[in-house]
Amino acid sequence: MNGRLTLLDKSQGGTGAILFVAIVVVTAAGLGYYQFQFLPTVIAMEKESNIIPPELLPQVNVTINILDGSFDPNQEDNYVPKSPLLLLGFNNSVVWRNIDTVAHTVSHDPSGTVDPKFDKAAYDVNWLQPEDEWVFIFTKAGDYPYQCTPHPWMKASVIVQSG
Ligand SMILES: [Cu+2]
Repeated sequence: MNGRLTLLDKSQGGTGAILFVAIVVVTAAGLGYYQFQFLPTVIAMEKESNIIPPELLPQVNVTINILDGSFDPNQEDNYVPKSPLLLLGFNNSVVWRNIDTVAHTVSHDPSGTVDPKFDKAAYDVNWLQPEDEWVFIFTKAGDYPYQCTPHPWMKASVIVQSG
């Protein structure tokens, strides 16, 4: 009976180790997929679609970091840069990166509707978990105010001008 229990324990330990390794491998594969496959594919799909005329295609990305501690109402720096200026056909692709330890959103402010495409994409469901990134390519000039749904003091905007 004892021998049998020991055997069982060993096999369970082995299963646990295999499971742990499997989780690590799957997680690493997932992150790699997101960074090297998913993001370039999304940008390629946007570019290939007829939605964006060639003259409006971005040449570079603007990165907006959601800083560590952004959930704190006393911290003024959350979306950084706060109001970047974008030129259509140059840097009209924005990557939001959540480098905070909690989830945030990039949700459009209904008072500042410019492009329904942005409103549809930047909605309450747009949850960015820690280390998540979200890309949007702007194709219409205007001011795009946005905010974080769970932390309404987090407000920022993107200003898009014709190139
Ligand atoms: Cu937030």
